[in-house]
Amino acid sequence: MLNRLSCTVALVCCSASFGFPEIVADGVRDATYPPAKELQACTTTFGDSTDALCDRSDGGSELCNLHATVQNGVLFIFIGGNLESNFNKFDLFIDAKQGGQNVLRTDNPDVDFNGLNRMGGNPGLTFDTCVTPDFYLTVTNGGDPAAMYASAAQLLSLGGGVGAYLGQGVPCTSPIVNQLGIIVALNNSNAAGVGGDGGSVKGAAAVDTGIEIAIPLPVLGYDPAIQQNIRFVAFINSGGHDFLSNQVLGPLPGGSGNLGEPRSVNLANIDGNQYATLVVNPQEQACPPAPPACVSDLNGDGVTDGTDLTLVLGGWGVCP
Ligand SMILES: [Ca+2]
Ligand SMILES: [Ca+2]
Ligand SMILES: [Ca+2]
Repeated sequence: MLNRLSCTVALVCCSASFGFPEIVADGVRDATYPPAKELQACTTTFGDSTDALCDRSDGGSELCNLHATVQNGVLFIFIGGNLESNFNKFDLFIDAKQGGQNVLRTDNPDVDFNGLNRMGGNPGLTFDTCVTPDFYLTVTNGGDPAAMYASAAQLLSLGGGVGAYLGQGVPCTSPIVNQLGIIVALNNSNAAGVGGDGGSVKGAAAVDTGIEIAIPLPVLGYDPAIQQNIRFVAFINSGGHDFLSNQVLGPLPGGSGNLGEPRSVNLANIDGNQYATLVVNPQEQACPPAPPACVSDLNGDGVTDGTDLTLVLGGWGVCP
């Protein structure tokens, strides 16, 4: 019986990967990834890295392309580009389930020196309509030789939740491997991609080194019964998470400059979708209707008060 079970497990394992070599989260794009979900449309305002060193970037940061796929229950994300070795940040928001935050709050977990909450409140970084991330991950690297660090946090509808420092690694050689099964890798070899000031974005698609992340779907709270499409918002931010670059994916309109103060950025007011979508369910509505936030707020003015009570009393009695 044991042998038979082992045999079945082995078959499932091998048939699942047959024809689709397993992705290795190492910062180098695997051939298994489907075509890019999004390509960069802006030359970088955070410096053009041209030093072609795998283990560091002293020239700047850029986000050229975003690929994503699910393999054997693990979400793999590859972002071609560079992350400057000066402790600037790569910030990634993932919307993989109902709930979450369309506008960042200030009472999320304290991760990366409270950098996540630095982007919330007054009014708070606002995503495109219907994008409600539930998970946050940030990567940074710096020092000489460069070391890399990552943190992650839940984004619950009402704040709170759990966050964690994921660990330390070395760009190019040693990805961060967390006990939850999260892997974060960085390869800074890219010297092409998008240019800097006066340059071109024509090289964005070809970049095959950068940041690569693996996250087991259960860590995201992903519900396999719902099969919700998974959305991503990625950008380069300053060392204090307090000044957004123009390197955003989905991209800003071509020619856009730095976004600046994250709390004041409203991506819904910027043309185009500043998010990428991994389509799991092609039937899913592009923008599912939001459930009422407060069922007792009958007139929808954001408060439950006497006006709503008057509406109830006015309709008191048998309902035909
Ligand atoms: Ca890889
Ligand atoms: Ca969500
Ligand atoms: Ca937008």
